[in-house]
Amino acid sequence: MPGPPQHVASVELRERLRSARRVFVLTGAGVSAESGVPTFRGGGQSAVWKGMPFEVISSAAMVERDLPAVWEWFDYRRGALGECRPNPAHLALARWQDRFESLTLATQNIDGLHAAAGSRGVLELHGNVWTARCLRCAAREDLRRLGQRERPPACPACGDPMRPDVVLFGEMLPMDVYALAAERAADCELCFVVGTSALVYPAAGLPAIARRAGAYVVEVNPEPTPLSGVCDEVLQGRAGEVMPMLETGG
Ligand code: BV8
Repeated sequence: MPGPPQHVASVELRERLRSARRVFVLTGAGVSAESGVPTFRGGGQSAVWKGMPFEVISSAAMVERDLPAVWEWFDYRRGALGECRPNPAHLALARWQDRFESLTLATQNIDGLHAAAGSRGVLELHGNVWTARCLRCAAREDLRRLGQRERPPACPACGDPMRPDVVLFGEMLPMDVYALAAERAADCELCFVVGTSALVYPAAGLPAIARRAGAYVVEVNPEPTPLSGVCDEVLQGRAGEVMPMLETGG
């Protein structure tokens, strides 16, 4: 059981930060909150768009039912992201690539801010809002390069309609990406869970894989979550404050 939530890393965590070689980090919308990206469940309300809870508009069924509406929703999300920049949490995690022998960063976020901060090989468990994928031939295109305005955009390779390359509720995660994340979680010595409500599976199950493998699991979140009780340590605070503090030995 973790001690009382606190802001400052324990002596144990500071020691583990010094000695760890393989580190696994899972992030959620909270790591982008200080960049101005709205979270899904912050403040108790679930994001609602045009009267639909986001689990409905961001669902596999909607792609079948109303692809233009799904595009409108994700065009809106991309618009809201327009001015958002990586915050100190993203930047600290990017620096951790050179701090540990092996750092695996798996994110549930689709905003691309970890890569923008310099993180390489980010495991995007739920896809990326800046990419479109062809419904027929699965060709992927960066929407910032594609430039097409019509919705749905036509695939440059085969001409068929494209969809946002995002994993929606009821859809499988990219199995190669998830399998690698699960493998790294099972092999890490130190696991950080940063800014996630830990409600959406299978991503939310990754910290339990790390714990079962004997890793020391640390949660960084201003609020308690269903994971808090099974973490070794809870750092109750905002990612943009806590993550940089962990660089100077906590
Ligand atoms: C799957 C992309 C298997 C879209 C997302 C019925 C049918 C099918 C599946 C299910 C079903 N019922 C349940 C399921 C499983 C479902 C699921 O888990 N549902 C939950 C809601 C119960 N999962 C799925 O559907 C997954 N696929 O199971 O496939 C399958 C498939 C078919 C057939 C058989 C089996 C797919 C899940 C992926 C869905 N896509 N996103 C989009 O973005 O619109 S999920 C969405 O929620 C986000 O992407 C995010 O990844 C996820 C979790 O949210 P969080 O990131 O945690 O954000 P949240 O706002 O919730 O919390 C923010 C946290 O940050 C809070 O704790 C807050 O305190 C904290 N915070 C705030 N500020 C800060 C901070 N922390 C630090 N610093 C701060 N400053």
